[in-house]
Formats: sequence, C-alpha cells, structure tokens
Amino acid sequence: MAREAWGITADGNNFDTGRRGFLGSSGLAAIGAVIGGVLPLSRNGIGIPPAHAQAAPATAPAPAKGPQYLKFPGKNAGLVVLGEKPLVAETPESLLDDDTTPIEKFYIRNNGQIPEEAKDPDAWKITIDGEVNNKIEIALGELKSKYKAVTRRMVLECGGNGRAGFSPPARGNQWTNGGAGCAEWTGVPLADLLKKAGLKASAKYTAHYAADLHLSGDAGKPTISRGVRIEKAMEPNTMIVWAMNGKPLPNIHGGPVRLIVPGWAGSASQKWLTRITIRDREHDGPGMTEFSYRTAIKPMVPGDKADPANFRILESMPVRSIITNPANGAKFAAGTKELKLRGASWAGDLTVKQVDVSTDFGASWQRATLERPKNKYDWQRWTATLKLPTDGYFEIWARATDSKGAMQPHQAGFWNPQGYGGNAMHRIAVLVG
Ligand SMILES: Nc1nc2c(c(=O)[nH]1)N[C@H]1C(S)=C(S)[C@@H](COP(=O)(O)O)O[C@H]1N2
Ligand SMILES: [Mo]
Repeated sequence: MAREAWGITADGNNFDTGRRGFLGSSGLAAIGAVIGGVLPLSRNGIGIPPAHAQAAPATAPAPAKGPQYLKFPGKNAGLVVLGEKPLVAETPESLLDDDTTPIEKFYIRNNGQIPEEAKDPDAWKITIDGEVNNKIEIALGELKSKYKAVTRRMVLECGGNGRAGFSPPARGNQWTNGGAGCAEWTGVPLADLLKKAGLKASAKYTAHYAADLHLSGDAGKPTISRGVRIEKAMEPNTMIVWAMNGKPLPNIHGGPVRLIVPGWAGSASQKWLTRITIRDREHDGPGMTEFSYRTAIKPMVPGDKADPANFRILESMPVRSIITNPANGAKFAAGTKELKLRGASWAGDLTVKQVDVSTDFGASWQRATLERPKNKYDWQRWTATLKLPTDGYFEIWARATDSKGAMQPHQAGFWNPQGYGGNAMHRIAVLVG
C-alpha cells in the first residue's frame, strides 16, 4: 500500500515549512492580519478555565504557538494545521461562512498515512460480511449503477471538536470549533446494502475497515476501525458516499468512497472504505476502547487518573454554534453602531431550537434568527443584528440550545482524558474605532 502522496519529513519535525510540508509560511503573515491573534479574548477564547483547574498532566500538549497554516493541494491556506503526522487541519470559524462548506475549506482529520489516489475508482471494492445471510462484494461502479443515489447536506464533525476548551488540557488534537463542516454528500444509504445482505438476528454492531496504512507502516494494523450500533447503521441518513458537493470524493476526504454517519463522532465515518463487518457484539477495533471516543458516566475530577469502567461510547455530538462573520479580531470604523452577525449551529442527532448572542459577557442575551435545516443533519444557519452602545472592545458570545433544551455551557465541562463533548460557547473579540 501506498506511501503518503504528500510527504512528511523523516525527522518528524512537526512544523516543517519546506516545499513538501503542509504548512504555508507565506500564508501566516497574510492571514494573521485578518483573523485570530489580533485581539485578546478574556482568557483563552474558548471557554473559561474552571476554578478547580489542576496542573496539566504530563501527557498534555505544549502550549500553543501561533497558528500554523496549511499548504496542501486544493486546500484553502487559511486552514490551521493541528498535526502533520498524521495530517490534521481545522477550519477557522470565519471560513465556515458558506451555506455549504466548499471542499477547499473542509477540515482534514487523518489517523494514519494518506493513501495514494485510486487509479480506477469504479473498480474499488467494498465487502459487507459478518452476521449477514449473503456476503456482498461490490465494486463502486456497480454500487453507483445498481442502487438509487441520494444527496443530502449533512454536518461531519470530529469527536474531539471543542477539545481546546478543556482545562487542564485534554490529550489529542487541540480543536477549537473548526473540526466540522457541512457538505452535500451523494451516495446510497448503508441500510440498502445491509437489507440486500440480510441481517441475521444476531447483528448488533458494525466494524469499519479501510485502505489507509497505520502510521507505523504495519499493514497488519488497522489505522482506526470504529463501528456503530446496528440501529444507527440502518438509519436512512447513514450513507456510503462517493461524491462531495457534486464532485468525485477527493482522496484526502476518503475518496473514492467513504461512510458518512451523520451526527455522531466523525471517526465512525470511515474514509477509504473497504469493508464493513457486522458483529454480534460491540466492536473493539482501534478507537473503540478505553478512553477513545468515550465520556465519563460518573463525572470525574478534571485531570485525575480515569477508570475505564466508568466510560461509555460517545455517540451523538453535543449542540454547538459558531459565529462565522465577522471573524475574531475584526476591526470596525469609529461610530459603528450596528453589527450584522452570521453563524451556523447544529446538534448531533438533534436539531437546534434557538441561538442567542451577547455583547456583555452573557449579562444579557438577544435571540438570533435561525433557519431551518435543508434536511436532517444539515446545519442551521443563523443571523443577528447587534446594537453597540459605544466604540471600544467587545466580545460577542453565541450559544445554541438543542431541541431537547440542552444549551451550550460557558466552559467545556465534564472533563475526560481525551477531551470529548467540549461545546463551550463560541466567543469572538471585535474592536470599534
Ligand atoms: N480510514 C480512515 N477513516 C477515517 C479517519 C482515518 O484516519 N482513517 N479519520 C476519522 C476521523 S477521526 C474523522 S473526524 C473524519 C474526518 O474526515 P475528513 O478528513 O474528511 O474531514 O474521518 C474519519 N474517518
Ligand atoms: Mo475525528
């Protein structure tokens, strides 16, 4: 199997700015002037550290340096690199201002090496086996011609989105809110294939496998292999997709074919999909056990040693809203009295029923105008017009409430070692005059 098409320096240098690196050195100056880093937010900009915060554990990442911008073919130079090996890059909130996230702005999350692009996409084979009556082996070309394709706009969100809000820091990529995007996905419901295969009564869980090599290069080790309860696999919105925004699914996003399991941690949405094995029990592949994609049942002391027996699998993602315009750090002319805000919000398996914004650190709130989703799992765009009493420095905070009444908290709570479920309110700073 392929070495990575886009090289990583052998010395493991994290922030290589060389010709084949993922970082654009020129992008840094150009974009730094527009977004981020210009105005300080009170504390760290993604939630307020809890009063009981303890010393960071030894495994915690080093404090952030300035943002490192992505340099990757077909990708926007405003994406921020969170890791080079494997390649991980997030989309600053202000780049999520389109109703449909363009491919060039869509976040990237890899756990292993990036495979070489498939030479003959339609010959790509997918196997469905395990607790089924008839094993299926189907080429992508056949899947496209024999099954009815559907297109849906749906959010894909990394399970660790919002992790940077945890204090003490949680282990893993320090996503702010940009481990998410909303694209038009075209493919077939996984349920159509599972019905064709015929699920046995023993069918309980899926196990997903793919063609990307483990970082170590060991072909015998899956990079990541997650699965979902059979009910979620049979839900009509869980899809095997080959197109993104009407274009063949790009290699970096798992092309020629991947799973989309909307509303749940993105890790279930296997890229470069080769096999789905139906199991008679919960899956136990890499990414399923101990603290991976799991949250604490009984809330634990932040930073303490965790007990695996107290953890359950993260399924639906929590409610979140982002301000997509203006950008954090935006400056306005003296005398500006009104600000038009735009944003997006979503809530895992649920919908968003309300978004509120504040310019006074949450002392008072104003309701935003919230749009309906196009289809289930689409995000909901929102707008608001804010009156500003004077010139000066303002923070704008946004919070969403889901259809069951759960609202985003002021800070990422319910600490867990790998930092899931962090959905603190999004905050930006603006300066008038
Ligand atoms: N084969 C494979 N599928 C994968 C991954 C991976 O590393 N390998 N990463 C997962 C994770 S953690 C996420 S959040 C999404 C990211 O998809 P994207 O890179 O297209 O944004 O893909 C998921 N599917
Ligand atoms: Mo992820």
